[in-house]
Amino acid sequence: MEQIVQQIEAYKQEISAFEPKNADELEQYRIKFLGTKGIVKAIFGEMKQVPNERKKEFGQILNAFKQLAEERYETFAHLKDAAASGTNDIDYTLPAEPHRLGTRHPISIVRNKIIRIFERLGFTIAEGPEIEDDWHNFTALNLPENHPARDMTDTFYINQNPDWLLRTHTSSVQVRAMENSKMPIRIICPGRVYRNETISARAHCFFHQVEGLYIAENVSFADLKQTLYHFVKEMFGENSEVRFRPSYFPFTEPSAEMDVTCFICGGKGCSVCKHTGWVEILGCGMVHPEVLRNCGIDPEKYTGFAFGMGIERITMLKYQIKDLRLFSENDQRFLKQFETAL
Ligand code: 2NL
Repeated sequence: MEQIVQQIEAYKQEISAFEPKNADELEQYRIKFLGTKGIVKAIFGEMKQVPNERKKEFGQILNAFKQLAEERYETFAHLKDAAASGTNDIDYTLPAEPHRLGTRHPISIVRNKIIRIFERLGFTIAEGPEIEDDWHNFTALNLPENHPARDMTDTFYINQNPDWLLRTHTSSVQVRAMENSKMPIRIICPGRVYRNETISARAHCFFHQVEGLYIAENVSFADLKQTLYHFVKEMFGENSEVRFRPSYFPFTEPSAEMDVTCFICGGKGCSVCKHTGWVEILGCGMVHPEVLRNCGIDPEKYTGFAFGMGIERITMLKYQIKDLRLFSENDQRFLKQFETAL
């Protein structure tokens, strides 16, 4: 019996030192010690050989040994679970966990829709700096020195240099294009612009614009009208109609503002169109000869049209949003209502 007890002590040391690295090693251990032909069972079999007066003592030794062997096994049982879930426990036919998609900002939805329509007509997108100089934002565009749009109250100037400012329209991008591009020019300029306004439901110190420019030989006001007719039908539907009203911009001559049939009431009259049946959506005109000349283009040879629209304004009309501030506050309750970004 002393021999068996010694043997058990040796096994106990082996068990205590056992550190399986994987499920296979753990299984080897189980078979060796705890299996039906394993060591624990075999040693229990030795009980027969033990004289009756020592059976109690030997039984206690055996039970402690068995408990140790089982506990060691349980300590590493997680290896078995990990191996199982890494292999045959996963049902690969189940649908994947869905990724929650964000929603597109309404300004981006409307801007992208506008851009796509003009792209199909052969316009390309042009971008430029938001910090501009006086020439590209004002002077080249035929804005006289004392024009109210250049007033300190409307424009953000940069302290370091009185010639620098935050662009008040994306026309500055078009000026750069005219200075640098070969004819003909057919571009669309989306972007953020800045005005020094007190923030309210109807005014903000920044907003977004899309401007368009087409310059080539023999471009006429009829081309401008056809292009904008097409845009309106695509943007607001086949049944939309347009009307032009004479207007004034320093950089176009003649100039006009364009209204479309109210797309909320279809022209019958509602609160969105203030019961007129029409909503104003953009300003446009033939590029002023002085602007062409400023940009190194011969107005005797080339003519062109330009137009500009505020994205916020169209977005507010389309979704009946009553407060401009919602666009820049990042309130999820507002943003989540728009279409998923795909
Ligand atoms: C509006 C009106 C307009 C233009 C923008 C333009 C640009 C160049 C030359 C001539 Cl480089 N014109 N742009 C012309 C007419 C109107 O915008 O109400 N925008 C929100």
